[in-house]
Amino acid sequence: MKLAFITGITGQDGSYLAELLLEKNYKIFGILRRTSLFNTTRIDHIRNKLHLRYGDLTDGSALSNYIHEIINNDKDFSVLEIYNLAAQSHVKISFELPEYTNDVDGTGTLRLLEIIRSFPQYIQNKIKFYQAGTSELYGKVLETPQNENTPFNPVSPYAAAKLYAYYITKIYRDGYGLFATNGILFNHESPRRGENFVTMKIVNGVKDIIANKKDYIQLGNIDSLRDWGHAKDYVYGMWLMLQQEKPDDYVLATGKTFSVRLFVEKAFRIKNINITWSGTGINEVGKDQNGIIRVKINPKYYRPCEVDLLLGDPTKAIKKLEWSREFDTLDKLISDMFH
Ligand code: NAP
Ligand code: G4F
Repeated sequence: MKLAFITGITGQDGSYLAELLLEKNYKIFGILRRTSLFNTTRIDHIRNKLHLRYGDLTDGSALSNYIHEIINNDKDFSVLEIYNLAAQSHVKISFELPEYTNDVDGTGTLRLLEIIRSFPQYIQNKIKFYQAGTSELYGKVLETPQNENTPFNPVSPYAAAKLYAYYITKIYRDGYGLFATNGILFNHESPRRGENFVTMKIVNGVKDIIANKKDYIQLGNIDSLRDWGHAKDYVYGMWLMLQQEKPDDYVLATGKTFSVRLFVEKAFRIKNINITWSGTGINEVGKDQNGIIRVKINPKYYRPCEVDLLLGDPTKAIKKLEWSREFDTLDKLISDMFH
């Protein structure tokens, strides 16, 4: 029996990964964060096929008890794949919650690695660990495009916490021989993307404007450049990383980069609205073909430090993992996000 334990199963990636692993007949375990309203909308359609219980990356003993129980109840399992996807994943919010972000995204990873290390060698040999690393590690980039050998230069509490998680994963791989892999994933989106990430905010904004629920969208820096792919393709890449004989680190990216501004134009164009820009800085606006303002700049969405450009080089993943993408253009991604 193949087992999988997914932290962050209620998130964008966790929900797609759970679907993929169900197709592959894994028995899937996951943790739910206690929230005052239910947070399972992304997995409600498959919930009866999953084994879920409350857990939190800040609570090491609860995680430990759960993972020990999983292994004790299925002693003849062939492999346990642990996907650590849980995180306070919003870069701007990490400036407001730096300690919490560090506890969850950084120390949370260490907690899981220590739990794996607590098992006897013959059990450790059957455990594979995936750490959700990020292109934010490159920060103010030191070379372009970015690949597995590009130096990191993080510029947010989120990226600093993920930097710790990246290195502690590598250290436990090199030092203790754990099968521990870092995915360094560039931005990936989908119809399940959280509402306060820029792509979903734009798509929802366009929908609301069409429905006459609002007049315009307010954004921060529209000149930053991102390498955007589709989450479905990226969770497939995560799974491939854990099917290798040896653990390693891999970049998943599209190899193309576009500005937030272009994303705005494309999202409106799908609904036959042509945006033209006028003004500069915080006075810049985007108007539709009737001269009505549809986009405004609000400095409240600026970050203390901005990552201006991300452009990934996924050559290693394509060659070694034979990773390929179904959503191979930005237009396909945006149109899927409207569904
Ligand atoms: P997401 O939609 O924000 O999902 C994050 C998940 O983590 C949710 O299930 C969330 O639970 C859970 N979580 C948050 N705090 C937790 C805690 N203290 N304990 C346990 N669970 C907690 O993120 P995503 O886009 O799926 O990304 C998945 C992972 O990949 C994250 O680690 C992210 O940092 C990383 N990553 C994402 C991208 C990207 O572009 N999407 C790129 C590179 C790396 P709730 O549902 O209760 O909030
Ligand atoms: O959509 P974003 O918030 O994503 P960001 O910061 O690139 O982070 C995402 O991708 C990372 C991988 O590179 C992940 F690790 C991370 O977990 C997350 O999934 O912002 C994208 C860009 C930024 O430059 C931001 O300044 O859009 C700009 N932006 C402009 N206006 C905005 C807004 N971002 C948000 N969230 N909201 C705005 O109104």
